[in-house]
Amino acid sequence: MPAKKHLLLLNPWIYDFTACDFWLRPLGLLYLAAILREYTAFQVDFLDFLDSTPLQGYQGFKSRLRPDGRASFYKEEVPKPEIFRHIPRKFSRYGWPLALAEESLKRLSTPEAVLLTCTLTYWYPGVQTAVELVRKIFGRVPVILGGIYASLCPEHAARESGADLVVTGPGENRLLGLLEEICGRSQLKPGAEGVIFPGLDSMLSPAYDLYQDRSVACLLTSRGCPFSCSYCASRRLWPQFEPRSPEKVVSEILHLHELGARQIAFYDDALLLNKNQHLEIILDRIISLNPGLNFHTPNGLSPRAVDAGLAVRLRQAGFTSIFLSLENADPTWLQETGPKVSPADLETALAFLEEAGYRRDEISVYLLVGHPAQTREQVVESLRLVRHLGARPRLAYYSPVPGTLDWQRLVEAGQVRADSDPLLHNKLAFPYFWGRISPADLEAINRAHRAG
Ligand code: B12
Ligand code: SF4
Repeated sequence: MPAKKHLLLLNPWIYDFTACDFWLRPLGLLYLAAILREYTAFQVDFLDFLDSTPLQGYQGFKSRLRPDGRASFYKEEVPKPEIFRHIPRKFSRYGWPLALAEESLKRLSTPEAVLLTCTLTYWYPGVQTAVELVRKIFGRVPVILGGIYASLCPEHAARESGADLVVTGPGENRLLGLLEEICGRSQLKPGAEGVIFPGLDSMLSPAYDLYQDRSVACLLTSRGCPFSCSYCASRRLWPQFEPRSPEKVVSEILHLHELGARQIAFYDDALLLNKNQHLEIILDRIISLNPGLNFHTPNGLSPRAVDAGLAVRLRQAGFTSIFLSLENADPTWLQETGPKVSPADLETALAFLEEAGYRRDEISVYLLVGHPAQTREQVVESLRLVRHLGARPRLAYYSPVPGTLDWQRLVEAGQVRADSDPLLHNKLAFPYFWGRISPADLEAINRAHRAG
């Protein structure tokens, strides 16, 4: 039998001022891996340079793994990009040391193509380094880049990433055709030609078995969001809201459990939308099956949708960390950016969650910091409100995202250029480039946060 041809799927490094493993998994790439294994004859090789498992003990590194599955990354300081030279913070590459990445690539057969993803636009230096390394080891293999950076900054990605091909939007219906073009038809299994995935439920479960340590996983019960908050790109990435069938979601959760998952993070944009026909059904099934899993909602939930019934179900189903999104306590700001919540909604949601058995200080509340229309006083006031309600404020720094209304406004105001380097989208760039919150304001905000 002829040797199998290989494809390499790669999740590159993060280059950033800060990063932590907040249940991060490259979900898009794992979906594509499952499709490739089912519909092609390729041997699928997978490397996640952010997976800390092979690093335990590496040069004394010990990931600080919390009981809930969150962890710290291995990091090495790297020179700060020129554009950030005046920012007094260190810049690092998070994930595998270069030497380990190189050794791991060398152990693989030369692939027919390399498929890369990149979640945040401003993490593109990780893609560039990965492409350089791939070229160094395998020569001129075709490199295909997809994911959120490719989708939101396609011109930049085509020009600067080093990839041969940049794919925008969902990859599931593009992938097999592309591989057919690059590698020929012979690698497609019978029936794979022209196959279309009309939605998430028509796809196979993400290929978590490619990980050695499967204790942490993430999933989607829906794609997209029908709202259009001025700072969010959800609509641009997924123009239609697409809920999955609750039964399929429950099957996926049980499958993840069988694979060894203990901590599961929901990646939905709008997890609580139509909750009576969706999440509550999923939760009721989980409660009756009682698999003993811990669930997490790192993508904040809308407090407005939390009522007594939902709060009890979340508790009984094993939602051990709850993140709610308030963003800002100022009613005018909320009105102008997206009418999805008010401080009164937060108060009510916290009361329901407390009644269901949560301690208030177990509930995290996201507050946005650095939005161009925000002031330091608003943030400090928001911190005060969340504390007054007994919950734990969690600062989420603002990243301006191309394709959003706020981005358009920043461009119109001359604060960014439409073709600015995506590094400027970094969530810690705002005090130095735009907005009403200065570096000194940010320090004061962080002090107020710590003091609480
Ligand atoms: C889940 C999520 C998170 C998770 C972690 C996700 C991760 N793995 O890193 C959490 C909650 C931790 C998180 C945190 C943050 N996030 Co976030 N997050 C998301 C969210 C909701 C979904 C991403 C996702 O996994 N989708 C599901 C998978 C299946 O989709 P996908 O990756 O796009 O893959 C598909 C296609 O892209 C394509 N594809 C993907 N890879 C490839 C490869 C190839 C070769 C091909 C052909 C195709 C392809 O096919 C896939 C299947 O269709 C997006 C919004 C959104 N709707 O996309 C925001 C989003 C990515 N986050 C965003 C932001 C701002 C943040 C934060 C900075 C917020 C903050 N201030 O703290 C932090 C930063 C995190 C950090 N570590 O520093 C922004 C991005 C901003 C930017 N400049 O890029 C987004 C777009 C939301 C927004 N504001 O508009 N986030
Ligand atoms: S911020 Fe949340 S509610 Fe607003 S559009 Fe994005 S996903 Fe939807």
